[in-house]
Amino acid sequence: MAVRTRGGRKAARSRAVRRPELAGRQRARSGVPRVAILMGSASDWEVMKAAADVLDVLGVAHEVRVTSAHRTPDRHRAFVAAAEERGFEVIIAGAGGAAHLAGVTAALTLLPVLGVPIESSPLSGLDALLSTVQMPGGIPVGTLAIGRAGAKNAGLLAAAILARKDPALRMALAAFRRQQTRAVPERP
Ligand code: RP5
Repeated sequence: MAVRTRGGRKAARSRAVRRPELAGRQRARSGVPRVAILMGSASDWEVMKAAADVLDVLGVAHEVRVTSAHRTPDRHRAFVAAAEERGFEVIIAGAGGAAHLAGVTAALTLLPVLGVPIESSPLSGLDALLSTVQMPGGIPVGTLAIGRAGAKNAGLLAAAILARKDPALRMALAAFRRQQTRAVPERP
């Protein structure tokens, strides 16, 4: 999978403040990526794309990489070791099976790590959920739900973390919630 860098931090900030619902698309053009989306296999992308999509909507620059903790350990270590210096603020890590990607990532950085268990094994993601969520005390992984909902929520949670120090992003997040509420019909 190719490296993808999307979104931007400062671009169109003033327009974003005036029209928060447009903030994402306008800001999702250029800039230093703030969120890294890592996955253990290119086959995880179908699920992890949900994180990238919601970050796009909110205009949060992100980079997507396949770095397996067991198949490409050197690539993984090198990426995570450099992540903070490169300007990343949150890392999302999705993996299936005996999923140690998020835990290994968290062990290598002080950045917050959000784990997404992927339902790629015969156990439908329950193995990945337990592997990701059951971190021994000392190295935290914020674990989301199995699969696409978890990936989407990882993107939203990453944005919420960044929004604490980014008023335009906070407004974009609020606009996202309003739009979500409006989209719920009163009757089926
Ligand atoms: C894990 O093994 C990956 O995160 C993926 O979910 C699973 C299967 O990988 P592939 O065999 O499809 O590459 O490491």
